[in-house]
Amino acid sequence: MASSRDGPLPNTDVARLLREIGDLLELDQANPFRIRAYRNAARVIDGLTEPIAVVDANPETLLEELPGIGEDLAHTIRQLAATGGVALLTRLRRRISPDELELLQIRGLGPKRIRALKSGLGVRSVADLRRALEEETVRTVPGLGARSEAKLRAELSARPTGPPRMLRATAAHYASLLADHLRAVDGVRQVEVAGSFRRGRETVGDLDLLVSATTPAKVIRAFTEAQGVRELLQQGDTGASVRLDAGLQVDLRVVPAESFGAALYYFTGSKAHNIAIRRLGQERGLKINEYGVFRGSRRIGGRTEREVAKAVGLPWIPPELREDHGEIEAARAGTLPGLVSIEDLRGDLQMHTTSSDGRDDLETMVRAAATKGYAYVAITDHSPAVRVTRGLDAAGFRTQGAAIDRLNAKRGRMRVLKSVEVDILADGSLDLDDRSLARFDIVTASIHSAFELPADRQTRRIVRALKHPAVQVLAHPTGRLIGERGSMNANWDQVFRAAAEQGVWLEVNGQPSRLDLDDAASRRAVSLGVTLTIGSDAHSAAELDGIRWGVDQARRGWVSKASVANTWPLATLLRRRRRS
Ligand code: DGT
Ligand code: CA
Ligand code: CA
Ligand code: ZN
Repeated sequence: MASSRDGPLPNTDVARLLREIGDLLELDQANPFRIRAYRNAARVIDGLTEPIAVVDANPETLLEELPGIGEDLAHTIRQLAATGGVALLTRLRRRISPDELELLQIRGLGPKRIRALKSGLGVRSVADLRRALEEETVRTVPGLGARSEAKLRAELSARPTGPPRMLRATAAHYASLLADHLRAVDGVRQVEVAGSFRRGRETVGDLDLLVSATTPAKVIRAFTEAQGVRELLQQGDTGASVRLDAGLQVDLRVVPAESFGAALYYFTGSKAHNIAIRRLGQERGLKINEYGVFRGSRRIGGRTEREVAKAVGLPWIPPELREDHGEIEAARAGTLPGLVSIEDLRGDLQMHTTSSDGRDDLETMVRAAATKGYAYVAITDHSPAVRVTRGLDAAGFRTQGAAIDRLNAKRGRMRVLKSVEVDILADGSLDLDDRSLARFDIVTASIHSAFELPADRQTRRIVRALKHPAVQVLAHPTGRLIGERGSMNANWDQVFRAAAEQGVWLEVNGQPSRLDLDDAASRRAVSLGVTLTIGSDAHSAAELDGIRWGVDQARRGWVSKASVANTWPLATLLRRRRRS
């Protein structure tokens, strides 16, 4: 089957190019508003649920009509989607190399400093910068100095040097297309996506597909000829590896049904978990591998994962826990947590509408949320300080509140909570006055600026916000953006303790590039007595389903249902608020 290379560019690729233009413009010292416009456009395109051409064909959703996209940008987007290029991008790429662009991704390096490093030391790439740091010459560059040098060194040493990883939510799209494609092949019994994807990791290095089938050859052919396959990397009798147009590598293995459980266990990993399981097997005189569980040459199990676990005296362990982070000990002691699941959620406490940076209006969001079977949702539009978007002021929230009252009067089953995502300013005060804040059913606060404060000031800022009596939820607490921006520097234990003490709930944000709190932080926070929420932070009706990425991250953090406020019935939720 032909690949899709000749068709229009997928939305994710258009978004990536728009982001690249934004970055190149930044290095080119362009007008900040112009830079922001391209980045905003990338986000908007990322959020579309249909191909650009389909959206654009509808007179009501012409590109020009999308938030922040004017005539010029619409034109650029159309051209990118149709041809994969645009004159501005070509021009910028000629002036600025990809290596220089990579420098921009480093925290603490802006266009000005990059230019200074280039003219002072001839630094034109991350490799050049590493060398300059080793030689301790960065401190000699005007505008930098010894402190900046130390910071950059720390930043680079924390930076992964390996190949890029794909966000799990992006990979999920390709995983489900391929899995569906393979399920339709003759003789296929089971298809599973194993590896880090199944363990729910926020990014994946590659996808690992596992199929049980009677005739591997047919499955392998269907796989290598699937739509979106760019390149065949490797092929054998029981498997193959390909690279997709999107750059993602996919490994396929085909096994007989009697080995499926053992293979699924093996290829789900993690490697560290597998090694520990294998060692437990050895202690019992068993050999455990991807083909099955063996005593001598006799197969004693391997058809299901449960058989593998049972052979070493353990209950089945959820894949999200299989990192050798104590799950085997817990399984043995019978203390595995009952992990929160998507079915446990009774509401969603984070979503936006067209009143701030959402793309669907209040009625649409509420109608869509109601179809999820929720008992309640909170509408959390931004306060005015988040200037990149558009926020509501006190009067705007009053108007929205009246609209919510009307909706609540109409529909009986799902309660719409009046809420807000109020900005935490640099000093820890909030972006709305106390009287306005007191009118909401529930107040969420979050940080969208001054990410770079020193740890002690950042900690004080966050704790001050947590102590504000109106605040009930702290959203995307650490501010990280996967692959773009690390967590803010702060004393997180201190923040978690303050949240526990104040009765403020900490969000696990479901946006695929946020997932904030992350797994480790969620686990730590709960251990310190914190209650969490899991929110979609949807900016469109389609994004409401994204709450599941947050659930998966929480599961990786050993989080149980009881620790998640939005699994509680509405009455419980309201009663357990601080000011109830
Ligand atoms: P990734 O792809 O980097 O996101 O992470 P994984 O965990 O998917 O790793 P991958 O794709 O290299 O391998 C898939 C699984 O196969 C891995 O989680 C465990 C298993 N595996 C791979 N190599 C080994 C090995 O050398 N020993 C053992 N015990 N298991 C392995
Ligand atoms: Ca993998
Ligand atoms: Ca792999
Ligand atoms: Zn936010």
